[in-house]
Amino acid sequence: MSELNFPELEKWAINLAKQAGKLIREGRESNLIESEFKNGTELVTQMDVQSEKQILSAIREAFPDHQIVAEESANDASNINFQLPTWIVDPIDGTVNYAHNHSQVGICIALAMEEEIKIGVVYNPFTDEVFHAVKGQGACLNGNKIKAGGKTELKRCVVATGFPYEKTEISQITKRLEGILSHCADIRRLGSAALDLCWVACGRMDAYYERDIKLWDIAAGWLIAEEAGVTCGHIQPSEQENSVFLVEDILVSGSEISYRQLQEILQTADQQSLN
Ligand code: LIP
Repeated sequence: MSELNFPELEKWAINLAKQAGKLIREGRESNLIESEFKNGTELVTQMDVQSEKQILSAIREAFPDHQIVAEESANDASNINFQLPTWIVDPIDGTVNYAHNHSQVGICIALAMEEEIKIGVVYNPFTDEVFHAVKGQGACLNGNKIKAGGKTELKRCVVATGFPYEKTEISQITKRLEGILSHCADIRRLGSAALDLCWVACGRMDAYYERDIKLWDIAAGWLIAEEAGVTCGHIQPSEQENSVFLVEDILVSGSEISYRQLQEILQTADQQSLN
């Protein structure tokens, strides 16, 4: 395998995300959004599918021997070897926002290799903001370095979260919210896990947790957050606590101190929801 030039690949991925951004922005301006529901609850539009087709076609042409994981057409990662170059794509993260004319939408392109994310790009075509990072080289917003806020006083922290399409665990969701609202300043529900991670990375938010997300929602944003100094992990400690590939119950925070405090609050809430 020829040596991959990650800074060059980051630029290439940014351009790819921006091309897909133009497609979905024009698609929405044409007022021709057609929606359907996967398994009856999860919204998908034809623009999700077209955006993914455009991105994956470019990846396959440029890197025919690379693996791909993508939300709409390549979402089974069970046979993927993440030691090898693997593109991880969410063509529209925040689909419900997209279909409701909201601005919080992210096109996510990540490259994984050697069991870690090497490149992460999250592009919001409605604010023309591209968050991007190369492993070990810091994180940027539109080319300018970003870093996490670092707040340690929970009562001053604004915490993002999200909710699953299937509302089967309402008790746990509400107990967690109760715990966060009892200790923190406020919560926000952006509707895009990728942007939640990027907003913690640039200090617009102080922490983010969510129970049910997918690898394509978070792969790019996770690297961007890590490279901006965000503590990235999970609500329940485990051997994989700091691995993006453990895609459940993620918790990230702009400071290690508040990360540990939030982890304790959420674990307590989980115990309470079982009682
Ligand atoms: C969305 C996530 C969000 C979650 C939503 C949905 P999608 O991804 O980014 O954090 O709360 O339920 O899963 O479906 O827009 O790609």
